[in-house]
Amino acid sequence: MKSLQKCFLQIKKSKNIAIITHTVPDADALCSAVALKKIIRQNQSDNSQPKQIDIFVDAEDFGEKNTAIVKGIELNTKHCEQYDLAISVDCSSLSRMGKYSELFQSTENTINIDHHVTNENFAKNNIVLKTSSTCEGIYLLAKSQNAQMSDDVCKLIYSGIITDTNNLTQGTITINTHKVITDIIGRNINVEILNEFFFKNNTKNKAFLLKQALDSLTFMSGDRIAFMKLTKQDLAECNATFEDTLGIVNHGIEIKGVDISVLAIKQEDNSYYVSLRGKSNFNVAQIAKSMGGGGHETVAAFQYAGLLADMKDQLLKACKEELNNHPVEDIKNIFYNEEDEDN
Ligand SMILES: [Mn+2]
Repeated sequence: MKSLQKCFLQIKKSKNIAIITHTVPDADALCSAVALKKIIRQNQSDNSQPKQIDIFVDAEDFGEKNTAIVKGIELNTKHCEQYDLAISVDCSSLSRMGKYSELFQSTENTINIDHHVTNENFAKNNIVLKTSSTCEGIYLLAKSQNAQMSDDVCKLIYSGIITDTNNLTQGTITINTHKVITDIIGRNINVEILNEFFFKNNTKNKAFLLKQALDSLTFMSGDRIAFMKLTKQDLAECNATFEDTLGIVNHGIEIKGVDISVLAIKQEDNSYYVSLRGKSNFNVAQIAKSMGGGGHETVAAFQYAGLLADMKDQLLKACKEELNNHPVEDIKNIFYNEEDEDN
């Protein structure tokens, strides 16, 4: 708690703040960066000089959804030579910030706000929370300080939560997650618009890309691992962007009997971006970590520079242990106990 108070104080007294999020940003990364900037701004006392708050994200191409999130927000412009404070959001390690890790490291005071179990506590002050998303964490932190949050901020928070949890179906969902959602819906914000924007708004290109991915679907380890891949040609043929690949890996985990779903996407530099999903109790974060990546228990990813076949071999070995730890279980009675049966 002491360190938390220190962080709030630091934010309060800093005149120049850099907020940095991760490369290949997702909605939670961008929403948490923008929400944090707005919360700090909205809670500055009237008589103090406005703070300079700049957001940095090592990315050039933004898809449609990400573009909407950062609309009207200036990105990647250094308005000061030296910042008083750098805050990373949604970054599990320094390297996740890409080229802006230097900016972070060269700032004297640093705060790391994140929710990845694999977080490396790389800042002076580390606030790593067991929340569904970084957005949920930021909301709870702000609430703990009785900070004001506009409806626009709440929309960003809500968006971070629903996208990081695949519409509340995966990840670290706690009673707090639902409390935050209840708070936000209670403010009369039309969340249906946000739900549709994120979940019923895929491009046609993405639908065709999904078709290609499903075409590549194979099964391994006694059908307990679903494996899909996308090549650079697939993306080019479908005129699809990286954003269009997000969520495709979920189709593998939706299959009965599949415990781990894998999607390998070949990048421009010929390395692979590999997304993992696990059924509950499968720690894919651990698997991703052993491959040089990280993430959450059931949602994780890593990058791999090398041949696909080699990556598959290594990954299979890493998965084997996790699969052996969890024997196949047949869940028969979810809704009733046989003993309680009342015919
Ligand atoms: Mn996140």
